[in-house]
Amino acid sequence: LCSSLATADLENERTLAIVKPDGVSGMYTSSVKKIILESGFTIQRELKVHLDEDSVRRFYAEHSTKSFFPSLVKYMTSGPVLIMVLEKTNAIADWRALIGPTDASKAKVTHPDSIRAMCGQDLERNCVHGSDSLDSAAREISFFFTDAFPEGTTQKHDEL
Ligand code: IDP
Repeated sequence: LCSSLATADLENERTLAIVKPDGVSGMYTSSVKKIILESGFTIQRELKVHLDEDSVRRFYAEHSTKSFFPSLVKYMTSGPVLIMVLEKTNAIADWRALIGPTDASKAKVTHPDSIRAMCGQDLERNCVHGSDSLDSAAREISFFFTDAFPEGTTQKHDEL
């Protein structure tokens, strides 16, 4: 409870977005960025990088015991990704709503207007990532951007 900074009195929140390897190689980067900007987010940081296995293992550590983990590591290291810090009011929940459910094949049926429906394939290759909570947003932003906190509200007490 006390691990997250309250944001009620502060306007903006930040979240981590990733266009995954299938999204970048499928030429979806500009469509995704267009949706981001048209939805009122500002892109605070941007990094195009080809992740190595160690980084992916650490980033997705919570899934390390799952059967799909080796495949997830292979997928996320298969090509470059575009990592972005997005900012706006309610950024974390609003970005999750825009990307849609994890399984892109189901998203095409249940959330046809979502980003994952537009450019994802299935439960694994789902084109984009979004932080799922204030705590994970803080962890994930600091994982890639050590300088991203000064103006943001997505941070934890012990990092203040
Ligand atoms: P999320 O990205 O919607 O938050 P998570 O459950 O955190 O979903 O899973 C992280 C990523 O791992 C997913 O986006 C997807 O690429 C992959 N993934 C999740 N569950 C499965 C699965 O059951 N099989 C294969 N890949 C999966």
